[in-house]
Amino acid sequence: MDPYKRCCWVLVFLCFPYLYGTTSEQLLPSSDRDSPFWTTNSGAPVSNNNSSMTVGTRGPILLEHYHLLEKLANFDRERIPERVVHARGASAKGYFEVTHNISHLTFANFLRAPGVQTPVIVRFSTVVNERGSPETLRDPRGFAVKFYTNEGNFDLVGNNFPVFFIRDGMKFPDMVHAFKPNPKSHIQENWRFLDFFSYHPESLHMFTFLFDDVGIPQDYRHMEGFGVNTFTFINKAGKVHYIKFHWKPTCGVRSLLEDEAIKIGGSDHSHATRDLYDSIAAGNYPEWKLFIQTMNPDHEDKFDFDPLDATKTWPEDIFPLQPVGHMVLNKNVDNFFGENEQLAFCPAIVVPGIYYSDDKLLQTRVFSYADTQRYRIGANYLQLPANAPKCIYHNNHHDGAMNFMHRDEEVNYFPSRFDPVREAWKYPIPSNVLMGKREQRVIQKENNFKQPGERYRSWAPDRQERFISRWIVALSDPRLTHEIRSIWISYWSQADKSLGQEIAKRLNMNI
Ligand code: HEM
Ligand SMILES: *[C@@H]1O[C@H](CO)[C@@H](O)[C@H](O)[C@H]1NC(C)=O
Ligand SMILES: *[C@@H]1O[C@H](CO)[C@@H](O)[C@H](O)[C@H]1NC(C)=O
Ligand SMILES: CC(=O)N[C@H]1CO[C@H](CO)[C@@H](O)[C@@H]1O
Repeated sequence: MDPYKRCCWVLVFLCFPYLYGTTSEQLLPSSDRDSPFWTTNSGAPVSNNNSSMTVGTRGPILLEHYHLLEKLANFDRERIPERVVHARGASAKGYFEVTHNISHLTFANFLRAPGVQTPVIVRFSTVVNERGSPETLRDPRGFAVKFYTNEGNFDLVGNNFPVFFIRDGMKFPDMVHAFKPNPKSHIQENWRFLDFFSYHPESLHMFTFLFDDVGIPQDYRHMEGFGVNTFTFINKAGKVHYIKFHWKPTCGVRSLLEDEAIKIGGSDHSHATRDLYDSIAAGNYPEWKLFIQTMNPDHEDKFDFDPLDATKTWPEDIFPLQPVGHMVLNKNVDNFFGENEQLAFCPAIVVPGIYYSDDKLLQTRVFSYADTQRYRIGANYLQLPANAPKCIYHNNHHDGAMNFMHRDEEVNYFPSRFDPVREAWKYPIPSNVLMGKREQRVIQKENNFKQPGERYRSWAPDRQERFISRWIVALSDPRLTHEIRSIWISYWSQADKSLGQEIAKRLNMNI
């Protein structure tokens, strides 16, 4: 026997009790199941991991070399589809801690009292470009938090701006197509989204964020987060409040100007991922404070805007920010694929005490996310460790591809006289009466120009100047027509007369 073979046999004998000496009930958890030698995925030791099995020394390769086939087959499937939006992202873990008593607003258990901590995983992202794209581009940033509460997960899937481009999800696929590269050439071209949004003045408010300095955050630590959509809190007595969520970074908000972004992005496509990872590794844990704004739904008609319109903010002088808690990210991901690529958020995932509102954008999101996850990851995506609840759970929604839940009961239907009775846990949801004809309409109070105008006027002159020059660059795209430029000038004039005039002047347009 040659020394190599003898060595392998010794290894197999040494490890035999370790591998086969336990009964299946005593299988080790995966982290303790690591093996000192190479095996196939089915656990059989590999006697040579170095060379393909061939006929003679030179080949051809034998089809029976299972280890080789398995290795190649696994590699061939290493990628799952990237997210259709928000493909580029970085995640980290930590905890959320309540600091203020808001039990008069919600009976959500994880918000029950100051001091209560809940584990979280957060994924920050860019929106438009591909999984490997630079993190220095002008683009909104995603700010998605999964709270692993003891009453199920709560996904707060927000962005770094408080408003959105559109107010009806019917427009979302077209909007994304307009922002993505040209379908013919796969080149990023501004004229496409300027054309699309020339039909959608409700986007102006969002553009006062995207084309402002905050349009390129310095990194993921120095940016705010917003739930954007209006949610509902319900308290023990069934009383309902509309809610907006705000995250504020304790290290402040910082942005990159164009020349800084180009400098960083030219040599590093991952500066924001790196910044997050390195900060946490160095013990410099990023922290955000969570605030809410609350509105009594009885007052929803009292304002010149529709509070369920995702293109609007609620003025902070009328709806002050109320502190709730803080979030600390103190642990990096162990594995990017498992905790970022396979991490799946969905705004429909709420817990008792938190509910949706009739916000039309939120209503469409409630469908779209779980649907895309079933396609992108698979029917049982919620069983994956990063997505599974950390509390007990039970239902009969199982089987399908990759159901790896252990189940041994004989009754998988309901109701059954053989199944232990499981209590229905009754808790209030908003009980307002819903009534109306079938309609497909735009909301009544569009009020598209007031808030963008106010925001523009709140800036110092140099900030207004940078905003204007970004619009001049965008509107100078040679593919844009006179008509499209005129529409944009008209929109900005309606937001702020001097802004519209200035843009017109610099584009040599008469209005
Ligand atoms: C009707 C409007 C919208 C639709 C249909 C929609 C749809 C989607 C889809 C399909 C994804 C990919 C999810 C995945 O593959 O994991 C996604 C990701 C995301 N969306 Fe939206 N979206 C909408 C509006 C919004 C708004 C208003 C926000 C901000 C409040 C937002 C924030 C996010 C974030 C943060 C992610 C990335 C989640 C992650 O990190 O995995 N989306 N969206
Ligand atoms: C493994 O392969 C390399 C070349 O790829 C060779 O130099 C080496 O001798 C091989 N080792 C064994 C143990 O077969
Ligand atoms: C929180 O406030 C409620 C009244 O809104 C009060 O009943 C409760 O005791 C308070 N809880 C704590 C922990 O202070
Ligand atoms: C079990 C086994 O075959 N191990 C080998 C894997 O490859 C390395 C590098 O070629 C060898 O040193 C091991 O002996």
